[in-house]
Amino acid sequence: KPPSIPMPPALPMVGHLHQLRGGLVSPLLRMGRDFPDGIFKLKFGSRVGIFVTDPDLVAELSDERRFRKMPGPALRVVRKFAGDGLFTAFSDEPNWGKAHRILLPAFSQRAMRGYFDMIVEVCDQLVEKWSRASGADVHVADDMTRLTLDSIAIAGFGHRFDSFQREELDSFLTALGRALGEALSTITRLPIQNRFAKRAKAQYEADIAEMNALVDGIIADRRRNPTDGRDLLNLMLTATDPETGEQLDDVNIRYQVLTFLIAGHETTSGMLTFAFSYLLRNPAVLAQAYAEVDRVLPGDRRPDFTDVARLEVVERILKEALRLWPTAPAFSLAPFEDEVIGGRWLMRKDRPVNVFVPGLHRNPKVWPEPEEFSIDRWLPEAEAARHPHAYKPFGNGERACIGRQFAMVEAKIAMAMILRRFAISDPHAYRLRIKETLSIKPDDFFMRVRLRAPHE
Ligand code: MNH
Repeated sequence: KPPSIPMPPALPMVGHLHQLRGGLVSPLLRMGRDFPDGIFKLKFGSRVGIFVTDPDLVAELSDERRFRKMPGPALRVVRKFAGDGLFTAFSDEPNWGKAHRILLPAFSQRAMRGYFDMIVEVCDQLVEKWSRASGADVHVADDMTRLTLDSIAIAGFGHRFDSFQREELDSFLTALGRALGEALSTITRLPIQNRFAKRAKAQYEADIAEMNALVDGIIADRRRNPTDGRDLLNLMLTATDPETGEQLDDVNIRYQVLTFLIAGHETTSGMLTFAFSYLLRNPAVLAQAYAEVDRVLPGDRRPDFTDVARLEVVERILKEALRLWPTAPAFSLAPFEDEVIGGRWLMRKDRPVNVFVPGLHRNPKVWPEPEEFSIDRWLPEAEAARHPHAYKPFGNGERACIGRQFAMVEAKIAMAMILRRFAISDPHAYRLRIKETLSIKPDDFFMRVRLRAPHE
């Protein structure tokens, strides 16, 4: 008989919920340290969540003949507004395969080249805004959110948020932040508390309505003013699935547009924000980044797509930031049939188990000095020698992130364009605090930016 999965001491009724106030990631990191086997479980009231942080166990969960993505309780709440869109679909829902096949061409290398100038244009707007603010403190997460939201919207849908023209963040973001927060709260509240959270529920409905209104406007706009590029929206509206010969239906298109507006900006902005917070605490790395950026993008030369591949230090900075704080911190899988992993842990058919990515990314079995920010881990020799399942910031297999190249291209060029213009500093000695919605970001992080002098 397989042993039961270890668990920290729990209270009756609430289980571990009382330890999960204000977010899961920090408490899970802390509690996970007591379980050297790299697997533990927690009780969310009566519901049990299993978390895995051992790379050998993750290797087994990554075997797509035995396991596939299985949206857990939080994603099931998100399905209320993202439906069977790519991110929240169950793997056996026909719309997953259909949309995957139809939309994959929008993420080819060629497609990325096509988006590049639009991304640079948005980065220019950020640089301009910060130039006007030279010497002041900027709210990093908010401006990174403006940048990533504007670029996915313009590249994917031809929609202009023009976020840098406005003081306030778009109301779409307020609605989204609350809706994701509500999804997280639903799993960290007791069923009885959920039943009394009437006001939260009403707000949730209103937020979903607001997001849908924006999406419907974007779709109607394109239908009125057709374009001929092959961006995401045109593929959704016109392409047929090579396998079934079918198109996406209107309800699914709405889910996909919303999915891309969310998935396409939230995690990338978090990655950039974490990365800047680490640069400020690691002056030697910052100096390396300045040297690279000044070499690759001298003076005012307009970046072109081939520059992206040459930003090798910047890429390592982003990878290391995603190691310590993977901004999509968990994903879940379930076996097709009952399975035993690690020779002893029973995984039940169709029951989700979570890969807890921050725990995996700090597992001392594969990461020496796991808490240290070190971009040398990403030198080719070090990377080649590492356990193949020790790093999963973009998930796994066919359900892995479809937008990862988009994210990396955008983040690399944004960081490079910022560093070539600005000296950055941290007069308030920022201490990292995590803000969780379902993704994670540094909370309340301000950075001082000053235009660089000609030879600085
Ligand atoms: Mn993304 C899936 C992380 C940027 C669109 N993304 C995933 C998954 C992870 C992830 C992890 C798998 C989740 C799961 O197994 O449940 N994504 C990221 C991170 C970044 C990111 C850390 C940035 C950094 N993602 C982007 C961008 C886009 C995007 C940018 C769009 C342009 N991601 C998606 C979509 C999926 C996804 C769509 C769902 C893919 C599928 O299941 O078919």
